[in-house]
Amino acid sequence: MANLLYDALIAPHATNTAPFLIGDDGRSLNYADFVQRAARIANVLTAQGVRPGDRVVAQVPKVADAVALYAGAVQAGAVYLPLNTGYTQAELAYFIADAAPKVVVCDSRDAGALRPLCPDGAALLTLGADGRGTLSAAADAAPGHFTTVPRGPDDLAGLLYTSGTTGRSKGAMMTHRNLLSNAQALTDLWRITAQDRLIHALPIFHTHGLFVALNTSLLAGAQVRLMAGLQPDAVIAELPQATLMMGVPTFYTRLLADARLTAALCSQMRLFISGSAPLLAETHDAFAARTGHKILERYGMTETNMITSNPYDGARVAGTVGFALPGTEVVITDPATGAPLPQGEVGMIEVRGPNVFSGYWNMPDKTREDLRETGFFITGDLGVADGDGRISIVGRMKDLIIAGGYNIYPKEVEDAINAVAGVLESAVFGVPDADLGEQVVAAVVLEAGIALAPADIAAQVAATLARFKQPRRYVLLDALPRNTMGKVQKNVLRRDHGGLR
Ligand code: MLC
Ligand code: AMP
Repeated sequence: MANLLYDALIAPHATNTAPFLIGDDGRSLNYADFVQRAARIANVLTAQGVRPGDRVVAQVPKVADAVALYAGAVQAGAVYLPLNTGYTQAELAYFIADAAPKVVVCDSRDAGALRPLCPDGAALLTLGADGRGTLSAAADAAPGHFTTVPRGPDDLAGLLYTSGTTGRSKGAMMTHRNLLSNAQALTDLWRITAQDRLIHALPIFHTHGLFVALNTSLLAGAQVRLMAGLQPDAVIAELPQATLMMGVPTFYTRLLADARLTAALCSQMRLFISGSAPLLAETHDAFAARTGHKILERYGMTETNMITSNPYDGARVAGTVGFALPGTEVVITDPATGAPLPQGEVGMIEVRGPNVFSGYWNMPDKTREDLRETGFFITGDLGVADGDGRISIVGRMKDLIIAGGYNIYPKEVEDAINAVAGVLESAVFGVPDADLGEQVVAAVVLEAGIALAPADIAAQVAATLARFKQPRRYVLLDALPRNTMGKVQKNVLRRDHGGLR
């Protein structure tokens, strides 16, 4: 048996001497060397006891060996589990306990904090921002050939945690078929080829930067200019050589704020793609006016990979997310009954296809709730289709804030605030933000007779929640506004406390 993902994305490059990853220092790693690096890392993982189906956790800086670690894990038949580098000890403890990995790879400077979290028998390896660490050293010494572990379409290749409305994160199980089918659909649709050079400024611990950006590049043999993060100077310097860019809307608003962004600078560019959060029509229009490029907006989710995309050749309509990808079905249903709605009516977006995950890790009940027996996944997003099948997202059923493309579930933040001694209850909501799209605000009610300043609450919340989830503003109230059913009225909070200051 073959290894579906490895055979399609990595093996074909064994003798390809074209550049693959180009780092911030200008140094590049060619495809053939990358394939060999992945094999060395697969040998390291196997030597640490990794067997098919074992989880490999990576909380690592964005360096070439981090990408090779993903490829090596796939070649070794492991399940790759990337984690946000901003997570706190408390968050990491949950993910590691839930996933029970055989190997954990972390930044060299975090090793002391992570060691106590590793399960018995699991190995801890390191990889620093300078590309060095015990993983790299072991890979240097390991053989450059590895006999690929067979994996079929239904075997897991990735486990990606996504927060939920219950406040508990869920591991989305991604199979080889899920990842490969989506990479193929996107590469075709967006016409990605070996002539492309991608500006990669997204984190590589989420679907967007990891699967959408890297799997399509690997499939096509494209060059990837790997940037540690979104640094406008680096993007501006790279644009004249690049042909392709993928980003969240904040990337585009920040680039627009830079006077150096001009049509001439983008003359080699073929395609700008946006996703993970709504792209405002005004951003789309301003970008087109400045550069001559109409940003192509697409829509996706961790559990489903990409679902819809605006067309490459046809009209890229601002405020819409385009059409279902080939091989993927989208239906709009009545949120209460699940029955399909007539065209033109707003309802729940449901999706079915080879891109849809196989369920939540260790959570069969939650899987049954969100993934119907018919194969349709209930996204929690509200949308409407026009007569041609073009989808617009008009809202969300799920209580979710998206800031700079990161998802923040209010329930998780409320749980952290409510755990602070002296807090009676809280309600967390999103308010519009010009830079990040939305930002997090918390309304807090203290217990009678308690005097707590917002800074005291913030300091304690910082110990449990990653920075991007922490409220940017706290409002102390005597009571939360509730409707007659007793439900907190977040729309009232948003109306009364909508500003960040
Ligand atoms: C950073 N901070 C954030 C934040 N990013 N806070 C809220 N939301 C975010 N997204 C914090 C920092 O820790 C810092 O805290 C402060 O905000 C200011 O940071 P910054 O320097 O402005 O942030 P920066 O490092 O420039 O990052 C902003 C960003 C980044 C937009 C470039 O967040 C980013 O790359 N986002 C992409 C997320 C992504 O890949 N999403 C895809 C998910 S997959 P302090 O304490 O210093 O003030 C998915 C499916 C799909 O959704 O469809 O794709
Ligand atoms: P995540 O759970 O991090 O994978 O985020 C997925 C969610 O991001 C989706 O359910 C949508 O709510 C949102 N999303 C992704 N792409 C878009 C888009 N183009 N427009 C609006 N929302 C989007």
